[in-house]
Amino acid sequence: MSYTGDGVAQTPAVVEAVRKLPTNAKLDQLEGHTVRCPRDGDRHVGVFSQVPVDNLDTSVRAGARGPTSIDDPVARERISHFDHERIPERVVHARGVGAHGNFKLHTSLEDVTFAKVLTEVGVETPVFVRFSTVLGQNGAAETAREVRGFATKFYTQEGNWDIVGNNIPVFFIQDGVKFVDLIHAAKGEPQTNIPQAQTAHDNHWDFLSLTPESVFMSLYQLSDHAIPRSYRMIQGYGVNTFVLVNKQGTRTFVKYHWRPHLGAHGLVWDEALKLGGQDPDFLRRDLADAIEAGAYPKYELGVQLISEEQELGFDFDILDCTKVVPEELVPIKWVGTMTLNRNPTNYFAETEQVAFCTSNIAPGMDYSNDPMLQLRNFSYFDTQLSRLGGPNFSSIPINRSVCPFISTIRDGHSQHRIPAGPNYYPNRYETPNTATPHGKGQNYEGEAQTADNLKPKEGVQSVAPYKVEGSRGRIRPQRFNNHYDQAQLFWNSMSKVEQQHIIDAARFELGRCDDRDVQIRNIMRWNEVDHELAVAVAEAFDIDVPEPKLKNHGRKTDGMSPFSMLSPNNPGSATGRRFAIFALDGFDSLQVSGMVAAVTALGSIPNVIGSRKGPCYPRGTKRGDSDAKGVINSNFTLETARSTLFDAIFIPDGDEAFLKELSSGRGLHWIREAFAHFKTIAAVGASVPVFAHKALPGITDYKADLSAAYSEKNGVVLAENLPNDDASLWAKVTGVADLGGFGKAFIDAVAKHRHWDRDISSVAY
Ligand code: HDE
Repeated sequence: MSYTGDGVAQTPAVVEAVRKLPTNAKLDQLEGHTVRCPRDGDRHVGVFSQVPVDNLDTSVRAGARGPTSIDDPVARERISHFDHERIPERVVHARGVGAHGNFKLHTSLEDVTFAKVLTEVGVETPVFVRFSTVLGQNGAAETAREVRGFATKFYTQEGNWDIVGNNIPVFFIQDGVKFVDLIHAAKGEPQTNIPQAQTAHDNHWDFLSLTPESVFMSLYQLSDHAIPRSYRMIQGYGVNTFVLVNKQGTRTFVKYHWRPHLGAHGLVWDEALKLGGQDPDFLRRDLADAIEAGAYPKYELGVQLISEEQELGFDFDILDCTKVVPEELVPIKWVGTMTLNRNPTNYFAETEQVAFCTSNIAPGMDYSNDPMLQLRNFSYFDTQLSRLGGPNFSSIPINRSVCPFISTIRDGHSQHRIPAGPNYYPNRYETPNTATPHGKGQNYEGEAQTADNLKPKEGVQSVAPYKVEGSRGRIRPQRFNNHYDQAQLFWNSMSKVEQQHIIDAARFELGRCDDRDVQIRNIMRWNEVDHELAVAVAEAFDIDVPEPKLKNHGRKTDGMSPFSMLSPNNPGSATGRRFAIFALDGFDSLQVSGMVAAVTALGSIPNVIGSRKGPCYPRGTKRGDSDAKGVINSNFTLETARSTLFDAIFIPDGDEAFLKELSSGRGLHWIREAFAHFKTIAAVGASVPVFAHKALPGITDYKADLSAAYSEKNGVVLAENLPNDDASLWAKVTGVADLGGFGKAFIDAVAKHRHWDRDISSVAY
């Protein structure tokens, strides 16, 4: 028997299941607050008294057919609790998904900080991450064109540190005071609350066209970064400039970066639109499924460090969050790896109640004077007061730190702790001059701290003094004014295909605007980024574009194009991908079981698409035959899923029944759609002609080479003559390379993510 935090015994089976999950100091702490039902001896209780009741099905009535009695506390209190189940959703970033994990430092930053989380190499710090969309309300489709939140809470030995970032390194505005209007303009129209979770409407583009500093981010928003394939495949950025402080009190500016091990990848727009209806939970499902399957997402944490002497040495201001610090000027130093390895136990208690605050920093860290960050530092704890019902939100289990602390903060709504000891400081029980971990505002002898004698102290949050000067007023630095240089840098750094996606997205977004002025003003702004871009968008609106005032400088940078992440240093990976494996009745059993095993061995997720949900019968067997060999259970049918849910399709050989179902309208649509979304498709044996002649009749490029074991072109891998009865060939599954080169070609093609060289112009999908 084991005991939960509330002292109630759990069943051995539950304890055993939980024991097998990855854990860490934070998860152990949470376990103490977790009540896993049902437990031995559990009986259902009425609500507030917590006394067991005999019947939860029937309310108390005055006579079997008479009125319900108000003196039934069970019915009354259960309904009352239900009535109050909702809390206000986040005013932005309402739709999110969370995961637990660890951050392990591999490179110390002790030169620039004394924060233990960034100096103790090898130590694993528990983390909780929440990914989110910004505009959609809780329940909105996740594949909308949207910026993605990437917020990480590190439960360090010295208290909680939050990087509340996005997957785009810059922001729309330079000053937090404009945030209210930015969000009002982007969210639904005030009269109708339409549209939901998308920016393709007049108000959003009206605001941006009148806000020149937004031009760089507007291009990011139109790029593939805003329709990510997976939260496992997004970058993350702290966006604002922060500060690290070392033992000598030296301040160093820092920009935070997360880079996914799987590379950054997008959906194609048609896919994103369809997924919005087919699976509005596509991204959260993808993350939860991957973690469940053991395909743990990993991200590398990187820092760009800028000394105080370098601060003013750039032609932009590092306090301006509409700018990046190009990697060519300040290289990224990679310092640690984060692994997400456990799904939350309860969505509300963890993902909904987690409270990120940019003001949460560890000792050895500080804030910069970035005017966005300064107002964010106010906003986050302020919003939790209404969202989580009062000032005690930090004692909600998911928000508690894992380090010991004392505090004189007391009382207020929902105080979950029982604080004992003095509620004021200094006090006669703690001597300020001893080694208590408390900071000393004024030391015991009454000597005031000055800029000369104030030194930051390890282990406590203390301020490293720095000089501030200037006139007070609603003023901005001159150096905040160049909005176009970096927007050009971004545009120039995109590949041709990525540029086309931006043009297509701009046409879509402005095409959903009705106000001609809004279209013109945005196109004229993009004209100052790149004339060709503006002309290409304007064609869709019959708008003339004059020669721009600014000339494109032609420079490029690394790290902005999602495709550039698939460089020779990062050839991509098929790990963690979702494979659709066709097992319609009559399928070739060796091929299917071989591919399922190969995909599993790769750390990826096999999904069997069958003739029905449940058992599917291979070639040579009959439905219902209890002795049939090779029967496989499907996850989906051609009806309950679409190609959009998967990264790649494997179509084995099969008998007449198999080929008939594959050649049905729905089967052919699956193939055409995956082809038109540039995904990898492999077909074997008699399925090859169905692919080449029926699914893509006009396209002659993709025919199997009958003299070779297989052929590969633009991610289409065809093996018409591969021996399908060679058990040893198909059974060698741990190395897909063993499948006569065919399997390796298939997996390598999946690793490339998409095959943009395909001509899809004549494909109806
Ligand atoms: Fe936020 N933002 N924000 N934001 N933000 C919130 O805090 C706000 C900004 C970001 O998963 C809110 O707890 C203001 C930039 C993320 O729980 C709120 C300003 C960036 C999340 C808030 C900004 C972000 C939020 C809503 C301008 C990119 C989700 C609920 C000064 C780095 C965190 C909450 C989560 C959430 C305000 C600007 C990212 C209202 C006032 C820049 C990832 O406090």
